[in-house]
Amino acid sequence: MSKRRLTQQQRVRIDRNQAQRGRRMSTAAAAEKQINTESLGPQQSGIVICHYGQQLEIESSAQETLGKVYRCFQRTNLPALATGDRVIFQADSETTGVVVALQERSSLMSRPNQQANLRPIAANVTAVAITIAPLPEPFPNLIDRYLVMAQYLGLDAIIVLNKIDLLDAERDAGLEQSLANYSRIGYPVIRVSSQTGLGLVELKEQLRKETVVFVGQSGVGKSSLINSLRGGLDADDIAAVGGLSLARDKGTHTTTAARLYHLPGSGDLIDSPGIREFGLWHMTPQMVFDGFVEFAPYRGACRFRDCKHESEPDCALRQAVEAGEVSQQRLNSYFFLLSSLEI
Ligand SMILES: Nc1nc2c(ncn2[C@@H]2O[C@H](COP(=O)(O)OP(=O)(O)O)[C@@H](O)[C@H]2O)c(=O)[nH]1
Ligand SMILES: [Mg+2]
Ligand SMILES: [Zn+2]
Repeated sequence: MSKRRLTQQQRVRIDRNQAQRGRRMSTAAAAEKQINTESLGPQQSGIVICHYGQQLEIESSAQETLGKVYRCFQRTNLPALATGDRVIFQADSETTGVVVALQERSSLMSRPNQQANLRPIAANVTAVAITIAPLPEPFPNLIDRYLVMAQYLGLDAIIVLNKIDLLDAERDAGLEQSLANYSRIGYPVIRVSSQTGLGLVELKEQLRKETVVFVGQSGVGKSSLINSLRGGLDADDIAAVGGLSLARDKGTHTTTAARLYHLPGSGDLIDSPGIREFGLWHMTPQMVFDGFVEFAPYRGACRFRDCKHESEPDCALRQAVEAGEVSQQRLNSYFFLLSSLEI
């Protein structure tokens, strides 16, 4: 079975989102009133490239209007849409329209909003590029948190170390050691500098044919990397760097909404805002365990079936740490993520 199918949990979540939709109905209904139904054009396919407030930016994938962007509202019978969603829309002017249907998703990344409701942020993603840098210094456990999420959603994960022009052998020794461990357990680690261009060819090669979402702390250079990867761009078509708007969005939107960009001759890139509170909501301890891929050989191998891998005798996982097969740092991180579950 495809790893990328929606999991049971995601379906439950989607159902819940649809239930929540009812509460948003009144504002959405008001928005729908603005749609001029008489002037609607034919149905055409498109992709959500950005979603903010009640508005969506839909890029046409239809032959006649390929690449044209329409500002759209969505029909109230649709669930909340996310950047990357493939939709059917109808234009009602040269620049505006209405989304009338959502096509099936192969994956859905969500995160809680301020009210702790899950909001979809990126759909049909195939890979996560976990971006870190020597500065700002990586938050502890952040990489592992994203890796657990990627595993849970069935997505490829790569680790991108940006700003290698700022590496300092002494200060960053711990970082290097931890990256070596991620390589060892099978994750691609790509070292780049969006500033000098070092490593960009390798990164581009790694992302070929993927729809990749860049995640990571604010300031690590996600937007800069996306701009560098895409190369030679018009000033009105670049991702805002340093949280400052450069063009198209004139201010507020880019820092809060995920946006999709095409990489010529390759896949798509989604720039996401700094995702600080990327919680591992609703996950069971087993799901967290399964998110630590190198723990797999030790699953069920401890003396006690319900071993917590803390101080029980004959714990296979702790023996693996002692034997140097599993890193102590990852085991600590596993405990930390477990303790952060809302259960
Ligand atoms: N030295 C250096 N600075 C970088 C590099 N990439 C990005 N930056 C800077 O880091 C800051 C944050 O970049 P930005 O792309 O907005 O990060 P984001 O918040 O992850 O999207 C900006 O001031 C960039 O100029 C790099 O490779 N080297
Ligand atoms: Mg950014
Ligand atoms: Zn154990």
